[in-house]
Amino acid sequence: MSLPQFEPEAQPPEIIDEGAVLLRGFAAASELRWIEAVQALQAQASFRVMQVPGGKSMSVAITNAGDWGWVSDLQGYRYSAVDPLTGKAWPAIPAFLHEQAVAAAAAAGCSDFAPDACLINRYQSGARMGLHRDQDEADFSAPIVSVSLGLPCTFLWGGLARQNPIKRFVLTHGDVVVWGGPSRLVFHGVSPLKDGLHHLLGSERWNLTFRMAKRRL
Ligand code: MD6
Ligand code: FE
Repeated sequence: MSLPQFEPEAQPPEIIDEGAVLLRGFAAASELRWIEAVQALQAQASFRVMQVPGGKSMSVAITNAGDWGWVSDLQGYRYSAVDPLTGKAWPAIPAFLHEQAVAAAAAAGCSDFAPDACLINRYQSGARMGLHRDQDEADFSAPIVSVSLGLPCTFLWGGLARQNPIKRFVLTHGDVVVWGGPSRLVFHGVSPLKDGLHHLLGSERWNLTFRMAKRRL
């Protein structure tokens, strides 16, 4: 008798909430292409820690690709066509990553996804993301496609009001979440990253979120 081949990539979609679909391991099959693409991007626009309007610094380091990059400073949050560190345009979203994000959206039922922004978050030990919702984009009818690489994290999933109860689930290397529809403005966050050693990313977690920042569905 021969055992079936182990296929970590092939898993059925899980429904997290109305409009939110978790594609476990969707990016795992091409993990090296994802990692190489992020490494090439951060050589053009480096990871940096941004300030938030209150004056504190984020614990996560970020960079961007695409026509628009999400930035934060004492003036607030917004999308910028240029990298404030260099005054140059952000690097383009690599074609393979763009295709994969569009394919993930399609697998979750959204056929017209055309991201013009990709925000990349880098977590090191203890870095976290406070409860927030993504509301700087022009068109909330477009979903966001989120790709997790490296160490696992505990993801916090709330409701449409900040005080709603919070569910927790673990996102691991290669997991992709597509969320839109009634979930598009759900409050969410990430618990402080626990120490660990990932075979490809060491002590880090990377998250890429593909958005339609200015473009509309
Ligand atoms: C993270 N993600 O996974 C943070 N926002 O590191 C987000 O804040 C996020 O995953 C909007 C849509 C999808 C996300
Ligand atoms: Fe978010």
